[in-house]
Amino acid sequence: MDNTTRFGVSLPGDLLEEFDRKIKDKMYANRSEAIRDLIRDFLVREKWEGSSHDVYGSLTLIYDHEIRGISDKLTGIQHHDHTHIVSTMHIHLDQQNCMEMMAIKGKASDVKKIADRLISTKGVKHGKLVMTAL
Ligand code: NI
Repeated sequence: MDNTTRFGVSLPGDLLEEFDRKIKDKMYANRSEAIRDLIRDFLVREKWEGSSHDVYGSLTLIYDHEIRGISDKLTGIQHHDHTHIVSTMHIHLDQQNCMEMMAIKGKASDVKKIADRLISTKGVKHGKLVMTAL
């Protein structure tokens, strides 16, 4: 990096200690590397929030397929929003649990809305949306 700028940051000691512990867990080589990632993540988020450009989301859902009607309900939502759902991968985790991973494309507000609808479906145990923009 030829245009690197160094800057100092003042932080309470305990906050820095916790940060150092966390970035060690996440296997960052150093603080600079971790802070660069945090800044990029912040800027990407700022960019897509309120943007009219397309963003890309990956949504992971965990659910119990033995709950009556849940598979149909989740498939129904995906068909309803088929213009935004790029791809879906289904993994049978064990006798009971399924994982579904979806690639969603569209305006940030639309991607969020679709993800919220899927995550809030009764029987979904866990759901997480990660959004990114080019
Ligand atoms: Ni399954």
